[in-house]
Amino acid sequence: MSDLAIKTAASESRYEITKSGAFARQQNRFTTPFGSGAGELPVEAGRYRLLWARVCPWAHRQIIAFKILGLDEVISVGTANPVRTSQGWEFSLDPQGVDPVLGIRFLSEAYAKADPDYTGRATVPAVVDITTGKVVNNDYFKLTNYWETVWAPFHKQGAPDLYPQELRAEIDALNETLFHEVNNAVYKAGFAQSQTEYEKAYDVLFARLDQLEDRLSRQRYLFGNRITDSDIRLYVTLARFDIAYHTVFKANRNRLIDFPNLWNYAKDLYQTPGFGDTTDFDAIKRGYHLNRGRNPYQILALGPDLSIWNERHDRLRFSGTAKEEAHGV
Ligand SMILES: N[C@@H](CCC(=O)N[C@@H](CS)C(=O)NCC(=O)O)C(=O)O
Repeated sequence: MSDLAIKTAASESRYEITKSGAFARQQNRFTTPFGSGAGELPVEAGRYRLLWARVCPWAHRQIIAFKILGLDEVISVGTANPVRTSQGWEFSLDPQGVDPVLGIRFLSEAYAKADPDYTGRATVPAVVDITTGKVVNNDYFKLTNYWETVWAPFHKQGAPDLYPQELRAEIDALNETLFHEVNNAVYKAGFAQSQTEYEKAYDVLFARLDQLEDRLSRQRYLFGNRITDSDIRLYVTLARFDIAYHTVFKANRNRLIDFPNLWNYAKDLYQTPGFGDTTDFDAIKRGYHLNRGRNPYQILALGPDLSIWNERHDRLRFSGTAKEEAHGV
């Protein structure tokens, strides 16, 4: 946790809140990199289990990368209930309410196995070494980069390069911006405990969305005509925007569907294998809306209309061929 961050007794927040009322996300506890160097986590098929919840954007990124790269064949996946309990993420979707591989009921058990003194929030995504049952990496920011690089020997045939060498510096720079000004900015707006901090986050978020809207008016994806790691990172926030952030987090200057380029870009990705087929809007809605503190009567909003995600997008104007046109319908 950052020096500034305190848990405010007055607000009884379970999140890390600074004195001025800003959300200052906790540090990752398990950050050992994957690789072949001394002390690194060995890259080995069948050894790890990725734990996620369909509601979570940081975890969803990993699943999109798995599908695109074919890593779901070599790393198993465990799915927690999208509605977090007072004891944290629970594997209540599984028979007997226990993860079938790790035999745990709550995610916190795998964190405790790795560090009995861990006092932070037990978060997804978390990678567990099946041989020990311990969490070995929960570095939500870097994980996709490991899947894209050191895990390359296990990529499926024909998998695209989501993190091309020649673009890495630019991708890293954009990812940093996306993190502060989009991915985490929605949380900073939603968790702020002062008007000033909420407004700061809101302004940063919409200023960046305006810039991205402009960038995407000139090219199909963030880096031209190829999907990269950055597109995965932007997509997971956009997919949650109108259904959750716009209402629950008060990120409501306008909706995603009010930005013509961002909206068509989001639909384009949604209709691409790996994106829409891993997006569970019902889980997202439940996970954000059925928070007991915010919604004591547990009323689930009926809207918005989600069928529009399958409507035709206009992005083929940047790279259209007859074949792609047909696919985009
Ligand atoms: N690991 C990061 C980011 C991942 C994250 O925030 N995951 C959320 C779900 S989207 C989570 O697992 N929260 C559990 C909790 O707050 O108890 C963190 O600690 O802030």
